[in-house]
Amino acid sequence: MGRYVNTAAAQMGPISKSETRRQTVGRLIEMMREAKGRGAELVVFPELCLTTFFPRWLIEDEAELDSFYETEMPGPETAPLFEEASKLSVGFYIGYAELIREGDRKRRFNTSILVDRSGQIIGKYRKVHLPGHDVLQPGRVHQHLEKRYFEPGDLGFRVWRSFGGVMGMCICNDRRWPETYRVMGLQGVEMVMLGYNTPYDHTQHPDIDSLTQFHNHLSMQAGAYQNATWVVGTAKCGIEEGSNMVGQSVIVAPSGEIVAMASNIEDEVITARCDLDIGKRYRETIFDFARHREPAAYGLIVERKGAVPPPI
Ligand code: CDV
Repeated sequence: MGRYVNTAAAQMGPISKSETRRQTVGRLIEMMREAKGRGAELVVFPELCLTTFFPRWLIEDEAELDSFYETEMPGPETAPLFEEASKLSVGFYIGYAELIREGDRKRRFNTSILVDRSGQIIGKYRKVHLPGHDVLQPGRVHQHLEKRYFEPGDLGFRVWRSFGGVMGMCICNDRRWPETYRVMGLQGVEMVMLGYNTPYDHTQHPDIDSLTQFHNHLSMQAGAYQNATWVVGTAKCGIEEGSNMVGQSVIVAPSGEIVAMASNIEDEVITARCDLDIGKRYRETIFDFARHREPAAYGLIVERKGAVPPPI
């Protein structure tokens, strides 16, 4: 008898700049219904999935920039998604641009939240690893200005006990970093949810960019296996405002195997019956961290403050 979480990744095709929140939320609701019809109790949506991926442009008009952010969640345009979740008894992860005001200061984060089956927000994460630049890169067809439009997340990599297990969140570029999974792995994470927007031309080095799909899956499969966790990675993909973005959303088992994968680059729901006990099996054997990890040997813990490792 396993501990099953019927999980869906709700991949999105392009969102044009002119698409309204109402239309986008309508697409999310449509996919949530489909996921529920296929038995899902948890749906993972992409990163920044309420608007087009605006960091591809230099936006100098502050009011225009602000229009891509949410100042409340749920707000009037996103409330129907929460209501539908509660009606269907389906939880969800969703990524969006968050704008908060502290006195006169505006703070901006690339954020995700975890919502339970009653439509209540139970967790929030703010993206730590921000790719790209903070100033215009001349000569690039598409900019990637996440460092301009967001602060690095200040909430750490936490986990939440919900959906019968230990749930974690990260966002897009975080999935490439071992630290992301390890910090959650050390807290016993059993499912990491993430959304991504990954253009094929990001590095501008054809040798690296031609491996975009491989690196997308490699990072999630390695993170899953090395930390004995499920990973659900959901893309926004297709050709969005001229930028070609990778799809191939996946649900990865703690074995590192892909158990479900999207086959289109448009709105598509994939599902899997995720047994959280599979991760437990790995954590009690090959990845029994308590028995087999050797932090002292990694130089992370030194007996005497300032001790220097002996020369090899
Ligand atoms: N949105 C992202 O974080 N995208 C990055 C790209 C720019 C490399 C990613 O890691 O997929």
